[in-house]
Amino acid sequence: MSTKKDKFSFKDQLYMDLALDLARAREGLTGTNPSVGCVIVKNDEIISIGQTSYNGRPHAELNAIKNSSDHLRGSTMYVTLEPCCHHGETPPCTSAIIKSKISKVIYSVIDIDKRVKGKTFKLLNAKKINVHKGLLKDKVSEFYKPYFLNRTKKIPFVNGKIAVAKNNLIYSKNIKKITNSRSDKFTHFLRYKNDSIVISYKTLNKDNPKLNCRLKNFKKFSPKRIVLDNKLKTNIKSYIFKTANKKNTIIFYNEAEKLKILEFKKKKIQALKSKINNQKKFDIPIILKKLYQLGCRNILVEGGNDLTKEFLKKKIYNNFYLFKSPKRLSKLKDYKEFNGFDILEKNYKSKMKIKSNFGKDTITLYKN
Ligand code: AOF
Ligand code: ZN
Repeated sequence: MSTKKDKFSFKDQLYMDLALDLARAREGLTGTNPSVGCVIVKNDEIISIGQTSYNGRPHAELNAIKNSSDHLRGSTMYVTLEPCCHHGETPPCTSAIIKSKISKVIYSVIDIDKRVKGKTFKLLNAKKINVHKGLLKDKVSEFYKPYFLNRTKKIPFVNGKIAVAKNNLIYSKNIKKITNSRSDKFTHFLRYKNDSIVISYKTLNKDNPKLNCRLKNFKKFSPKRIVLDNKLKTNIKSYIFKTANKKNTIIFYNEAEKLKILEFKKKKIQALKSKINNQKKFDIPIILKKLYQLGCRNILVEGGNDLTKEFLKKKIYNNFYLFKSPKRLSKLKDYKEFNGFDILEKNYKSKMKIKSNFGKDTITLYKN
């Protein structure tokens, strides 16, 4: 019996899988545009590949068309997302596809952008290009979950992380490290994959963190720093304040003296006034909407105990990474403990261990 899926061969699947790998590799680095992967095949040979450019433009298809080592007449394009057919900040990919004489286009999922949604299929068909959609749809849709959330809710996709010791401490005076260097690499990978990082002024003042990506040669992909600081108590001697400029730092506050606000503005930090609720806490959905308007699409929240619990309680995290070390930390001096395990287990039913070589540390991913 033939099924709808039969229209795709095993090789088709391999090519689309490769396109997805290309999209994954650029995830988090394409600004406000989704990361798309593209593979062009002719006579069973890959003649070109393309990815959405850093910061989003030019698009993957155009990059693949331009990169081709051969004429495109008679070739097949595999692309993870429905190619665009609108004039946005760049011309439509469909025009480049038509001009290139590509014979067949296979895309996986429909673009939910209203300017594109479903229109490309008809447009390319009318130009006698053989078009198919739906190849590896489930796998590719899973990959585009953050993009779909971005576009439907107009908020960033929210990743969270916390690192706890065996006795659940997240801070102990004079101890710099809880997790091992392999887990730390994963933290830096998360910083690389998210365009912004959120912390509270409390964590900032206690840890004086750098919040950058320290994977070799990847520092330039460090996330934008977002600080939640109700009364502008961020220490002006901190690393974040000292290295702030108008592009890399945003501080949300609610009430602060004019002079204090000026001090932040002088440094060109975007200091944005935002509402608080009757428990004197920021209204997080408002902050998320604002961050989306400012171009944030994937954020990593590296909260302390309070901020993390607040996000867990309201199920704001889409993904939450719990790092656990087998070390016990001392309670003899100043220390901080994480006590949000009950809310975590209650609100996040889906969890899995991330399998990698993290030594004796474990990392568990909780999904909403
Ligand atoms: C593609 N290939 O690689 C990406 C697409 O303003 P523009 O011209 O850059 O258009 C942005 C829209 O294009 C974006 O909202 C999304 O619908 C689509 N992204 N499309 O054909 C790509 N990144
Ligand atoms: Zn395009």
